Amino acid sequence: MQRILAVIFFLAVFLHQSQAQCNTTNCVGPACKCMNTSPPGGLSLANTPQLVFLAFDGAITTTNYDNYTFLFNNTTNPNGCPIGMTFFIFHEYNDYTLTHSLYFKGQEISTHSMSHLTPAATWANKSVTEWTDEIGGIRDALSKFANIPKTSIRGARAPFLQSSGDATFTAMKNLGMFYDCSFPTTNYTNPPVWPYTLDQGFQHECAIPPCPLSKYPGIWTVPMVALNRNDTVCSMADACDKPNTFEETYQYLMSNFQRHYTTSKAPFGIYLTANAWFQDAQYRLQAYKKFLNDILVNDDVYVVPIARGLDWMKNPKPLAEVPNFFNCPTVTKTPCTNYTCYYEGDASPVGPRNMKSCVTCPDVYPWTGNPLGLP
Ligand SMILES: *[C@@H]1O[C@H](CO)[C@@H](O)[C@H](O)[C@H]1NC(C)=O
Ligand SMILES: *[C@@H]1O[C@H](CO)[C@@H](O)[C@H](O)[C@H]1NC(C)=O
Ligand SMILES: *[C@@H]1O[C@H](CO)[C@@H](O)[C@H](O)[C@H]1NC(C)=O
Ligand SMILES: *[C@@H]1O[C@H](CO)[C@@H](O)[C@H](O)[C@H]1NC(C)=O
Ligand SMILES: *[C@@H]1O[C@H](CO)[C@@H](O)[C@H](O)[C@H]1NC(C)=O
Ligand SMILES: *[C@@H]1O[C@H](CO)[C@@H](O)[C@H](O)[C@H]1NC(C)=O
Ligand SMILES: *[C@@H]1O[C@H](CO)[C@@H](O)[C@H](O)[C@H]1NC(C)=O
Ligand SMILES: CC(=O)N[C@H]1CO[C@H](CO)[C@@H](O)[C@@H]1O
Repeated sequence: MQRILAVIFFLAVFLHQSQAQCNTTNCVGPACKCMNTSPPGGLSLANTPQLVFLAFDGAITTTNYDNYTFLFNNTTNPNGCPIGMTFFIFHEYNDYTLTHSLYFKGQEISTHSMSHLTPAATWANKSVTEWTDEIGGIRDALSKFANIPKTSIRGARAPFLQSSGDATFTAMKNLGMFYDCSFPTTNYTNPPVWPYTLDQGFQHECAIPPCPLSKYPGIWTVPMVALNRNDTVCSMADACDKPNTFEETYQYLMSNFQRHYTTSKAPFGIYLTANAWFQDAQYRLQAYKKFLNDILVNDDVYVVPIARGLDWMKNPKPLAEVPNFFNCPTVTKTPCTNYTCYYEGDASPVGPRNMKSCVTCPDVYPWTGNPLGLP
């Protein structure tokens, strides 16, 4: 018992020290940022845009695609450009032709994993190689089969928000990933903390251990600032009690937004598994859209993909220059032919599967270790 207490004491001291290590002497902005409630670049709140990160997890399918496009269709930022959302995608059942179409509508394509297998706990103990195969694998598959630039895929979210700490971040570093968005915080929600770099290590509470202990200069983490819903809190918006009416949905999103907007202006994230929320109740979708239209009446509110928001944090332009900074994305369209690929059990490690691809069907069903489906 004493030994356990000693270990706990040591860990407490250690964690406390690793937090205290980050200050503006050893972490010079804007390339490096400590975890705090201050906007980057010393900007005043009045000169800071309120960024909003809308992210969705899982496969893009014909079921959720229309709901996603409904949310961003005809919804623009104050500078007249389309709003952008972020999609953390896993491979199984993902429609790569619809993924292509989201990308060319200005949305961000990010990685979740190749396999996304249960149980969640297995993701706590994977090696650097396994994480490289999962994150790098889905990035390769997305780039190839959705025919989008590999360099545009910059973010990662661990399956079930369960990382292996340093192994995950080492894989991200080796793969040149830009940011992670897997680590909840309930301690630092009022005022909410801003995203920060891991130059001086992981700094908020470790809600889902293990968390990284080493330093990863230049890699950002976007703390998943918990939402309040009545007396409960949740980092995935669908993990709190589901709102049961249009009005409750709207109030839930708006009251949490206001906590950010009226305090630190740290980016407001809504992290959602779309099917869990929208399929059984279209009023939630309608309320979400009304919420977006209402916040976008403010000329300092910008709904942007996470990677673009972090690009701004690295180059924090004052509000007057923000419309130009978040100018409309110009992307050179790549072709996408609509192929439907079929795999029998002997050509797929997970049983018979279909796959929609922009390019010629791979020989076997892509999977962890063979993300391009080579023979
Ligand atoms: C910042 O960190 C440096 C180096 O660890 C330390 O010497 C200094 O006292 C710290 N400054 C503050 C304000 O904490
Ligand atoms: C949302 O998705 C569901 C299921 O595909 C569909 O029935 C519904 O019409 C969609 N709603 C909108 C507004 O696109
Ligand atoms: C996009 O918006 C227009 C006009 O508001 C509407 O007519 C159209 O049906 C919308 N499309 C989708 C996919 O929601
Ligand atoms: C691909 O083809 C299917 C079946 O012909 C069609 O339902 C679907 O809308 C097409 N997808 C795209 C992105 O064109
Ligand atoms: C991870 O592996 C270690 C030993 O390799 C084991 O003691 C621990 O229980 C495992 N943790 C999980 C969550 O599987
Ligand atoms: C988070 O909050 C809990 C409960 O108040 C506290 O025990 C813990 O020390 C905090 N952790 C950090 C890293 O601030
Ligand atoms: C949450 O609060 C709203 C009003 O603030 C109330 O209408 C609703 O019944 C509450 N839900 C629960 C589960 O307590
Ligand atoms: C009123 C308006 O701006 N309508 C546009 C909505 O978006 C579609 C494309 O998704 C345009 O074709 C409409 O002109």
